[in-house]
Amino acid sequence: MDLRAVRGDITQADVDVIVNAANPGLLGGGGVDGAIHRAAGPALLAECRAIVAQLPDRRLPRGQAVATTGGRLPARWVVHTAGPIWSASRDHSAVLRSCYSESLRVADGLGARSVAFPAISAGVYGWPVEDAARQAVAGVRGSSVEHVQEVRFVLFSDESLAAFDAALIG
Ligand code: AR6
Repeated sequence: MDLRAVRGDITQADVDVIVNAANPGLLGGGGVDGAIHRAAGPALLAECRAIVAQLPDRRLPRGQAVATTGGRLPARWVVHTAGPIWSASRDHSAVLRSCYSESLRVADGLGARSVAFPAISAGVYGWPVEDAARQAVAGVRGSSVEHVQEVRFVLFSDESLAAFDAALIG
């Protein structure tokens, strides 16, 4: 797998799959989740509603992932995952790594060759971006895939890009 980090808006990424930093309710929100739903159009919310209706307790456990089509996005599919909320007293880093590995597993199952990730949990969920980047790279490198050839981290700020560049080197 070729891993790289770029600065940009993930809704514009020309890849097979973009990953959404969603929440367990799967019905949209702010941040990158809101941007993806706005750009994809109402079909995405309808698909998410149908998926969540089938899940136990109508929620997606944090660290797991599900797929919808991409609606009006350039990407063919969106894989939705719910990251952990940062806690200084409890280590949820395995859940954050799982967001990456489970999303890649789902994307690979769809036959995707290219996958774009945002910095999951590093916004509203408060995860310090340097560590979020380290967990992201570890989660991707710990995955074995059949079809995925390119993983692109699409970061919204220079600070996030620098953190992911450092994690890719380290
Ligand atoms: N493209 C790429 N990255 C983006 C974009 C974009 N268009 N927009 C924001 N980011 P966040 P979380 C960055 O808060 O921390 C939502 O309400 C952003 O700068 O979107 O996992 C959900 O519904 C940050 O670096 O996700 C959940 O309730 C990163 O994406 C909750 O927020 C993640 O920030 C999830 O929180």
